Amino acid sequence: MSQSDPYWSRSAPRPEFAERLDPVIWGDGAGPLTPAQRERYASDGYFVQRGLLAEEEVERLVVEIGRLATGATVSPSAAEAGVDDDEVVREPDSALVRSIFAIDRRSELLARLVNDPRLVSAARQILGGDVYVHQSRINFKPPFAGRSFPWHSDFETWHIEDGMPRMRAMSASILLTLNTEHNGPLLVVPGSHRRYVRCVGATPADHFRQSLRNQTYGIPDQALLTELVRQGGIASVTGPPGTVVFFDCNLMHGSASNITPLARHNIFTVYNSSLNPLAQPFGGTPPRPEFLAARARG
Ligand code: 6CS
Ligand code: FE
Repeated sequence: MSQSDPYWSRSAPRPEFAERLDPVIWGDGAGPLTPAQRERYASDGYFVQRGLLAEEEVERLVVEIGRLATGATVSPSAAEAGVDDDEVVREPDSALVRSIFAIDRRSELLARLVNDPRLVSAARQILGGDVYVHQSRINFKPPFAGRSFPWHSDFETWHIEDGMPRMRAMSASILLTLNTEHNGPLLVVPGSHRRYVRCVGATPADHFRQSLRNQTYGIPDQALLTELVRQGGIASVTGPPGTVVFFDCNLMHGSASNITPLARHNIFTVYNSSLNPLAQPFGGTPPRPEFLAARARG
């Protein structure tokens, strides 16, 4: 691990803040997003757009993700692509499906969603030009049983474990069910994307097998998180099905368990700039599998 890497992490005994060296908005402004949405994204690190998907579209997606979760059918193209079980992640305390990755390889409907111009054009506008899909997944939070995601910055993991060089990626989370204050919505710390939090603890071998069920490395120190929240507060991203939240790769976020009878199922797609292709992981571990971090397509 090189300390000349500005975003080094997991290699010192103490956590610390570091400066973000990258812009938040890379584009020159052309695209579907309004100036107000872009200003919101620049200052808070995210913005929420209701009604981006129509009700009928969401209904079809909900049926499709149910089909994938029960494993009723795997498309021939997925079978050909050698999709393996690592891509289906179960809850830490039950056999319920928590996440399914590389969803664009499992379903034509989901492939169309991941490449939908409404999402891609927003990503191009924020990231400044060509983008590709770095990761896609469904996160299921079934009633009474969907477990939490601890606070983290995605970029810290993508940099250290996947070799993403710069903060030039954006996630879109598509709400497929009603997300309320109660059923484990995405929680964000507005403004936290402007600081990088170096984490403590060397990455164990094959960390993803554990981290995707319950992450314990690459998560921020409590005192630093407290400071971020003192400055920015916490916002919950709620909205009806069809709402999309666009958020910066370094935004601190997490979510609580779903103890309600109301399912919270969301799709996440991550767009990375084509000018920010993955290098060797900056933490020195072997690259994670393609379904978590696309190299071939980058
Ligand atoms: O490790 C990852 O890449 C994934 N894990 C989390 C908790 N968020 C981002 C990403 O999907
Ligand atoms: Fe995340």
